[in-house]
Amino acid sequence: MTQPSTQRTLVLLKPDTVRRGLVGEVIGRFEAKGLSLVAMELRTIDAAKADEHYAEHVERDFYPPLRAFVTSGPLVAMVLEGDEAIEVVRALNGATDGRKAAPGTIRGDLSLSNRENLVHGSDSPESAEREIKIWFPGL
Ligand code: RTP
Ligand code: MG
Repeated sequence: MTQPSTQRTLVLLKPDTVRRGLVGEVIGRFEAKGLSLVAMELRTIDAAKADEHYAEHVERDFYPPLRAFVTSGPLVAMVLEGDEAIEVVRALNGATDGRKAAPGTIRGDLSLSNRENLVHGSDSPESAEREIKIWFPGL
């Protein structure tokens, strides 16, 4: 039976993960934790898609370079499922700034940047629902 705390979350392996050949390493960490893949696709997005995904950030100073980065090459979009998956993925990802993220986390072990920080994870159940609809409307 599916537990009431089972959640789905939208995860992106940003273009730096693909460029650096870390897709297997990062997916391996999610799988090793016990999260299940529900959907996954390699995709290159345009500016409109980036703006839709990052709607909360489009007016921020840091957004133009972020948009350039996330549209700069293929990324891997996926939906992961598991107990408390939203919070669990955020904990595995680590703090936004790879220079400050704790060792043991994906960003803490593998990123030295506040922008090119390898991964995205939905930050709440509302965000997860919105983002899964954007990336995988058929789910
Ligand atoms: P994400 O949404 O990608 O999971 O990351 P997050 O919640 O940890 O961070 P958020 O505040 O939502 O920021 C989204 C992404 O924007 C880039 N960023 N650049 N000051 C900056 O230059 C800056 N701040 C954030 C990062 O790629 C961050 O993941
Ligand atoms: Mg965020």
